[in-house]
Amino acid sequence: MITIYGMSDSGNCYQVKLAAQQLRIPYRWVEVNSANGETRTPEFLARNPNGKVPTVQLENGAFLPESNAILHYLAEGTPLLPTERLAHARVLQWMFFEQYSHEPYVAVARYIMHYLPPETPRRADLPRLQERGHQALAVMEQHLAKEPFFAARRYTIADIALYAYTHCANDGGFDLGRYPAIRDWLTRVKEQPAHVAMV
Ligand SMILES: N[C@@H](CCC(=O)N[C@@H](CS)C(=O)NCC(=O)O)C(=O)O
Repeated sequence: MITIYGMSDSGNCYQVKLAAQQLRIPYRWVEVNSANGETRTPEFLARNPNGKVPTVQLENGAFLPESNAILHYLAEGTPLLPTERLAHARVLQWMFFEQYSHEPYVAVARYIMHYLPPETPRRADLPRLQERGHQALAVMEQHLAKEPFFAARRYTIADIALYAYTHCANDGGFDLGRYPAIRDWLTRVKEQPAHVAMV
């Protein structure tokens, strides 16, 4: 059985939980609390020298960090990862978009607003994070106004990757009322078989 080292309220970790549930992959969940320094202990750094969750221990004992690499590994050979060359690349396109143009803004704004004390100086970053986050949401809205999902016109791991922090974007001060196509897509994702909520 695989072991997922994760934090229950992290969208990056939720992606892995959601994919494992929907692919019916049995797993053991080990809660790792970064606020207590648990991602920086020598023991954890031996699993992932980058000191971040999610990190998965596979059945052969190998450790695999990075949410999107884990999704790719788990979904290989399943309907959640198309094999047709361009469709496969489209899945990767949106997963790279999630990590570079979406998560650093939408997730970080949520972290500052939701987890840090109100007097944190990091609040000064919020206007820029929200501006860049809205740019990413606008790109998604434009795509979803024409397509039901991000790739291959069906539910794939690209949807799982983008759902994780989009569905809770309100926590970071993003009003999704401006994005009707995203809201419809969130509903479609939530209706997929074996869907589980974050926390
Ligand atoms: N690119 C990584 C990001 C992972 C990440 O930022 N994890 C955070 C929790 S959401 C973490 O472990 N932070 C603890 C730390 O940096 O010590 C992924 O997608 O897995």
